[in-house]
Amino acid sequence: MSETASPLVGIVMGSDSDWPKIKAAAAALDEFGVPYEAHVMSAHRTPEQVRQYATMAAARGLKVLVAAAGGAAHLAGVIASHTTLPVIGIPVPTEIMGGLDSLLSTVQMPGDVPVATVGVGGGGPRNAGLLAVQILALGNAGLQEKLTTYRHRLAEKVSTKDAALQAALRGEKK
Ligand code: RP5
Repeated sequence: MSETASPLVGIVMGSDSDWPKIKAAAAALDEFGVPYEAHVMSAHRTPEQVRQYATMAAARGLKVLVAAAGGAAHLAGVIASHTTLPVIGIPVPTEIMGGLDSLLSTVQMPGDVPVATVGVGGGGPRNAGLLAVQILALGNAGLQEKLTTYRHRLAEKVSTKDAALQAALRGEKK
């Protein structure tokens, strides 16, 4: 975890039970060397702590906030209501509706208070981390360069996979 330098990204989650499902967000930040902090706090169980954290976040030097919650997932929205920092919401998968409950309660913000919501499960948490990197890269040429290299490598991987598929198809036709 990049917890030694001053954190630029604050990851908050409604419960410690969310961490295994969203830690890919932190892994993406590690991949790009972005310092972050991660905390458990709940819009419902610790509302005052959430208010204080969001209110103080910008003054503490944080630039982007990532908020993950499941079910009645109000954490990202409440955080966004207390700060003008960009807030990325991660809807956490649930057993009841596969996370549709989390998705709708995170994404359906009223106009005026945006939360940039990523997908439920799958690549969602990783995308939250990558989106935070992209936001930070707007003012950081080094990060921008890393992102460009990352995208080139992605494209190369897909080309390699396509070449393998074409070779396999040629083999099948023989
Ligand atoms: C939400 O309730 C949390 O974000 C978590 O996804 C869900 C269940 O929390 P626990 O009961 O596991 O603490 O607030």
